[in-house]
Amino acid sequence: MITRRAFLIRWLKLSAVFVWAIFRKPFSAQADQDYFSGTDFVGKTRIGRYEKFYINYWKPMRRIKPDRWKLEVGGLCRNSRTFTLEEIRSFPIKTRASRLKCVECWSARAMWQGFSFAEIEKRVRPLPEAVGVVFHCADSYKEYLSLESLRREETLLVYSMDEKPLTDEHGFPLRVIIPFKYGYKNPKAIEKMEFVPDVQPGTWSKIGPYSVDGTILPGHDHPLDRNKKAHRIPGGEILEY
Ligand SMILES: Nc1nc2c(c(=O)[nH]1)N[C@H]1C(S)=C(S)[C@@H](COP(=O)(O)O)O[C@H]1N2
Ligand SMILES: [Mo]
Repeated sequence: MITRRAFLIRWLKLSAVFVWAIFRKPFSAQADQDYFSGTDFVGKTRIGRYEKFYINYWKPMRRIKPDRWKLEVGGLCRNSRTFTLEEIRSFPIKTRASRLKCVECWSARAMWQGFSFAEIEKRVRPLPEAVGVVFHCADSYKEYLSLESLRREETLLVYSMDEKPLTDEHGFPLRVIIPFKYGYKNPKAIEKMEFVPDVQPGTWSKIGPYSVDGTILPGHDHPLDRNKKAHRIPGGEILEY
């Protein structure tokens, strides 16, 4: 015969399972693969292994084939030319750890490796009229950076992240890391650099209410590698954590 005590325990166990079933995450949020994995495309994702470093692409983009890619450099310079992946990898290597801060609250830190803008400048020799560079990306994203901001030592042209080649998601084969500006000023999947005579608004500052300059303002940050706990930030590059 079932005792009153045993019945109560059984009932408690059943209710616990019931409560768990209601409050666990739905299947979609549990998925550990993003929509684009295994496809010929990359796009915005925040799930699975990208939980700790979100992926932003303003629209889905076909993955870049390494053997087809060349960096085109032109506009206001004396020697317009192209560079292969092999050539840019042979430039003197610069390594720097820095935090990428998206204007939409989150941030994440990584070790970046690449080269400085000076390597490009000395090979193409910009004309005196040039004040900045427009980066044209494979997803037709465009972003402008001034020569002054590109020449800062914190700024790198990057082909490797955390000691591995950049993934398609993080901007293979080449991206800018400029840690004192918001993420949207860090163009990924670069195909072309164009020296230009005036400041130009980039894709993101046209879409949203964001400044053309994109320097990080004092405010709050929710770092993904620190459980999204709110941190105060003083503006400029985040050096505190
Ligand atoms: N080509 C390209 N680069 C881009 C973007 C984009 O949509 N397309 N988004 C920017 C934004 S808003 C951010 S926050 C960072 C995010 O970099 P991640 O995807 O490596 O985290 O990429 C920047 N570079
Ligand atoms: Mo962003």
